[in-house]
Amino acid sequence: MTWRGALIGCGFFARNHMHGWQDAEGADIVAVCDIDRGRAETFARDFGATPFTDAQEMLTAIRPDFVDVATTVETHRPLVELALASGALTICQKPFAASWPDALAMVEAADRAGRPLLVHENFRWQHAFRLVRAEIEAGAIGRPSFARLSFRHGFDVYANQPYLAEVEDFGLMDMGLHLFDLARFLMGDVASVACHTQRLNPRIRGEDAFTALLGHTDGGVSGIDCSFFAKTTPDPFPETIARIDGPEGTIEVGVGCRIRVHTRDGVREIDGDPPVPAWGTRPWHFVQDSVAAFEAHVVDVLDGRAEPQPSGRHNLETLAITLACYRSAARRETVDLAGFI
Ligand code: NAD
Ligand code: 89Y
Repeated sequence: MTWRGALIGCGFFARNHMHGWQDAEGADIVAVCDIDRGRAETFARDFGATPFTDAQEMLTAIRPDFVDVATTVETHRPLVELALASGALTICQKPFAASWPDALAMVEAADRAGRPLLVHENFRWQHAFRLVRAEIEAGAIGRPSFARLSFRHGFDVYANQPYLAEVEDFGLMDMGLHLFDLARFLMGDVASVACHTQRLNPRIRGEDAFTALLGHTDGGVSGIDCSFFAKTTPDPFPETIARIDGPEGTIEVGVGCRIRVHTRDGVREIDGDPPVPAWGTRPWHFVQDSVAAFEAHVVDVLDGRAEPQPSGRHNLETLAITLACYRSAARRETVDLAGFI
């Protein structure tokens, strides 16, 4: 069975989505839509699909099994609601929503439609972090008590994504939620948040650095730091450097996705760097690999073999952490997630 899909938003990152879908067995993107006709036609030509400039028109004409929303955040709610109302499994790019009411409305729309809603949250689908999670689940370091996730670079993200320089809520909304989802994947759910934000690059509008401390419900802690204005050579973008400590040992993820598992038996090295996809390019290759892995997972959900990971409902807590970070930074206080929303 091949599921028929439709993509909305033919921009910068959606090109990775389309290549990933071409690699996914059991899915075929048959239609693409962008309000910019030229972009829709270019994608249609490059990937062999029918172009549309109006999402509702496309959904009515095509009746897809699934819809992949790859636009920026301000259009997520109307497009996701439209897609769910058409009866399609729906995928929404991150950030899922800029506000709690919008996020909740999309989750409720999925409940009403009785269709799965996934958030395209690909950091938990990165090859290296799947391997780290497998080590944790196998008990290599015991139950983790501490994680450090660090995402610091000076790569010119504004060249590909100029809107990032214009938004008031930048660093936490663009990267924080990836890292918070990853912290939940490795360390479990979150009970409290403390955060400092910084605006370092005078040429952009929002915060471009933050340092957050997450208190997990089981007593573990995660320290998460991110900067878009940290200059080293070579630049590590878009790598996440990580360390996870447990009572029996430590797992490190270093530059080049090199994993080191320290236990009482010594140090084991694992290569966490996936091959560059035929359509991929460094330094994006392991992000591109994670897009393909996420999309293969969507096919598993469509086939009834897997539960959405992450679902819209699961992503509510990730958004709550992100919004709590803004409050914490503004008030210089620790925010309890219980009762925050
Ligand atoms: P973009 O601006 O390049 O592309 C968005 C496209 O959506 C544009 O072509 C625009 O015309 C189209 N669009 C807007 N409203 C529409 C509508 N109503 N109907 C149809 N098309 C519409 O943006 P981008 O850089 O590709 O980013 C898209 C999303 O992907 C963002 O939310 C961004 O945060 C996310 N992103 C995720 C990752 C990741 O690793 N997960 C990486 C980069 C970007
Ligand atoms: O938008 C961001 C993302 O999701 O991953 C990296 C990025 O492209 C720039 O910060």
